[in-house]
Amino acid sequence: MEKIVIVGGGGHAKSLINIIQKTKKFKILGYVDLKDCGRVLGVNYLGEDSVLKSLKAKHKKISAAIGVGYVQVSDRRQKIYERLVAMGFKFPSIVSPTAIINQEVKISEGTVVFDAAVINVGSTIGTCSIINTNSSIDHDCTVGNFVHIAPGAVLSGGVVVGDFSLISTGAKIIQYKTVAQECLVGAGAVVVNDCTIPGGKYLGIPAVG
Ligand code: JB2
Repeated sequence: MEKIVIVGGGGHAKSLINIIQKTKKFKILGYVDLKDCGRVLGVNYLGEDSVLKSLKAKHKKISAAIGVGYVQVSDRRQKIYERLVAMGFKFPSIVSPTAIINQEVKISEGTVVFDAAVINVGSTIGTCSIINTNSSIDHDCTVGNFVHIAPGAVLSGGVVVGDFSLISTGAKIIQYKTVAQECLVGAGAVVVNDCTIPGGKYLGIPAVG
């Protein structure tokens, strides 16, 4: 089984560990965090990020998964990713056995697809994105890198979401609309026009920036 270390030990890490355990594809060696969060679903705390180097030296083929989430636009996950890639860690994509991944879908490294998410035919998901529980990405969407599609969010067909954007819980985006990079689409918002301003906040029904 592929060995893997989890970065982060909070709420997102707990959900991630749960998915990884369900895939039965990985042996989780432990998690690293700035602080000891106790045992998380039976997974032990290994120490701060400084232990990663020796871990990599000991287990040549070890992979990593980013268990640090976010509910605001942030490059925190990218920084962790780049630091670990430089150390030689690999970032497998991880897909819950209860997610539905349809034909001609491409999922890049480090992306995690949570329970009951649906990614429909022809869609592409970038690096280290979070496709969270029960979200729905319809046909031919393009989701960038370090994006978070939060629980219950819905992207209709042909939607484009730029890097680092956060589509919050229960938001909906109608077909063929584009969300620029680093945007926040608020919880429950309904996007019916392109969200064109990078870093913009788009809230409400219909969503306005
Ligand atoms: O650079 C880091 C680092 N930065 C923060 N390295 C390591 N190893 N750990 C780091 N952390 C740790 O991530 C913090 O010390 C903390 O324990 C954890 C973040 O936990 P928290 O529970 O605050 O948030 P989260 O990121 O796990 O989850 C948020 O995002 C998810 C997507 C929550 O809001 C969840 O509810 C949400 N589902």
